[in-house]
Amino acid sequence: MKESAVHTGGMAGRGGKQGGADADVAVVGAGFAGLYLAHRATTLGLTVVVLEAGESVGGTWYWNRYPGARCDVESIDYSYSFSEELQQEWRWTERYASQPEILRYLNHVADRFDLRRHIRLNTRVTAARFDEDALTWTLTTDTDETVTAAFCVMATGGLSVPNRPDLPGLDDFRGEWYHTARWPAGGVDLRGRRVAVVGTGSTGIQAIPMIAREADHLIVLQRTPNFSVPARNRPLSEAELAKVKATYARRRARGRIAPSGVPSDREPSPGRGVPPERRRQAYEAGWAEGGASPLLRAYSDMLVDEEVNASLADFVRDKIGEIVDDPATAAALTPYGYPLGAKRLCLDTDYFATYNRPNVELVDLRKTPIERITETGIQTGDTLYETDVIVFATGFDAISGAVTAIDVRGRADRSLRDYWRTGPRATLGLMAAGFPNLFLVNGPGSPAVLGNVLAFIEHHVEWIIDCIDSLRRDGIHTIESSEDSDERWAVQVDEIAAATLYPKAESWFAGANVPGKPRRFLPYAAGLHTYRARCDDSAARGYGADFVLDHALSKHAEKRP
Ligand code: NA7
Repeated sequence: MKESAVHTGGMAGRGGKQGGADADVAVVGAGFAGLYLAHRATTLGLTVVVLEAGESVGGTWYWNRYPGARCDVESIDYSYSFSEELQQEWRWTERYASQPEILRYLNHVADRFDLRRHIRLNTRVTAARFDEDALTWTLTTDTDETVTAAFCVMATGGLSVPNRPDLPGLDDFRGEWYHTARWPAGGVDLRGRRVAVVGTGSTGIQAIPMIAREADHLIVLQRTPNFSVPARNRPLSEAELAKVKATYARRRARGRIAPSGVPSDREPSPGRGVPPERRRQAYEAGWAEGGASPLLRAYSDMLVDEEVNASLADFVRDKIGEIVDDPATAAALTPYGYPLGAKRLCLDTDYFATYNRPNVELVDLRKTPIERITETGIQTGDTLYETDVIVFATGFDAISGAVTAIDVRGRADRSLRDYWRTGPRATLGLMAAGFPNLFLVNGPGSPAVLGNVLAFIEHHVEWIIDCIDSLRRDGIHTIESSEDSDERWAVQVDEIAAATLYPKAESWFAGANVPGKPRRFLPYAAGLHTYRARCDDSAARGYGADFVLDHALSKHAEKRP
C-alpha cells in the first residue's frame, strides 16, 4: 500500500471486523464523482483510496478531448455546489465551458482540497471481489496491485467506455482512425487532409463544425439524424458572473430540487390547448436564447404529450430546412420517427450551417449502410469514400458499461456481469443484490444522465458517504439490496419511463446502441426532486426499508473482546 491510504482513525484504522483493510472506502474513478467522494469521505474522517486509469484526474473530461468538446449544461450549473468558496473564486469564461477549461477546473479542485494524496493515477481496476469473511472488497489493478477496503464506490462515469463499431476491415485501413473519447492528448493535425466522421450524436454534432474548418474535405456518415438546437455559447461578462455569484447559494438550492437538476425561474404549464401561434412564439424565444432547457421546458408536458412534442419537433425541422441550402441534404438531416428529447437533445454551434460549406458532404447510411472499411476508405454499397482519417463519434456503452467492464464478484462469487445479463438493475440505482457495501454513482435506475449530471453526482456522493458514516456510527458492517428490491425498483423505473415519450426512441438510454446489450430503460425519469425525496426517505428510515443491514454481525462484533 502506498502513501495514498492514510490511516487517520477511520474504520480501517480502528481495527474491528474490517480493520485490516487498506482504507475505509475504495473509489474507482477520479472524475467529478470520484473527486467529490474523496473530499466528502475524508471530511468525515474516513480513509479513502481513489484508483484512476487516466494519467490525470478528470474522468470523462480527461478522455474526451475531441475538437469542440464542451458541456451542454451551463457551466455556472455544471460545476460543484458543495463549496461556497470554490464557486465564488472560480471564474468560468464561457456559457458552456470547453473541455480544457473543465479539466483545469477539476485539477484546481484536486489541488484546492488536497485530494491528490488519495489518488493513484495510471491505475485501471480490472476486478473487484468481496471477501465474505473479512467483509472487505479487494480491488485488483492492471499493474497487479491490490487494494482492500470496507466499501467500494464505482465512480466510473456514465459515458466512459467507448462504443467502437465492429466494422470489418478496420485493421486493413492504411490511414489513421480515432474514437472521439480517446482523442490524442496533443490533438490531431487535420489540415489538408480528407476526414470521415461516423456518428451524429452530441459528440459528432460538436466536432463536425470544428473539423470542417480544418480538414480539406469532410464526409459525415450519418445513420440517424438528430435534433439539435443552438447552444448560443458566448463569453461570460464580469457583470453577469457577479450577478450569479451574489445569489449563488440560492440558485444551487433551486437546482437541487429541480427535476433536471438545472435551476429554473419559472414553473412551466402544459402546452396542450395552447394555440399553435403562441407555441411558436415560445419556441422562437427558446431558439434565440439557446440551450436545451428553454425549449424542452417551454411546456411541462413536452416529454409526455405527443402532440405538444410534435409541435416543437416540427419547429426544429423547419429551422433545419431554413438553414441548410441544399434541399436533399436538408431532408437527409431532418429527424423523423421519434420524439424530440427522447434521445438527448443536442446543442450545437453552426452544425446545420456546416453542410453549406463546399468541403462537407453528407452520406445517409439509412440508404446504404457501411459495408466495410478498406485500405483507403469506407465502403457503402457501390461507393468507396476515400479518406485519410476516420473519426468514430459513435458514443458509449452508457450507464452500466464502465461497471461491467470490471470483473465484479460479490457474495458466493456472484458476477455482476451475469446478474445484469438480462438487464442492469439496482435498488434506487445505488446497490445491486449480492454485492454488499458496493455503491454505484449514477447507476442504472438513478436519474443518471437525464439532466445536469453534476447535480445528480453531488446528491449520490452525499447520500453514499452519509450512509457509510451512519453505518459506521451504528456499528453496522454491511448494507446490501435484495433481488426483490432491485427488480421492484427496475419495474418502477420502467413504469415511470412508460408514462413518458422516452421509450419511443431507440437510444443509449435503453442500451439500444450497443449490439447484444439487453434493452431496458436505465434512467429514472421522474426527476431529481422526486428521486432525491425517495432516497432521503430511505436514509431517514435507517435504510432498512430498502436494504438489508447486517445487525447480526455487528452484535457479534460487539461481544468480541
Ligand atoms: P451517441 O449519442 O450515442 O451518438 C453516437 C452516434 O454514432 C449516433 O449518431 C449513432 O447512430 C452513431 N453510430 C453508432 N454506431 C454506429 C455504427 N455502427 N455505424 C454508424 N453510426 C453509428 O454518442 P455521443 O458521444 O454523440 O453522445 C453521448 C453523450 O455524451 C451525449 O448525449 C452527451 O450527454 C455527452 P444511431 O443514432 O445509433 O443510429
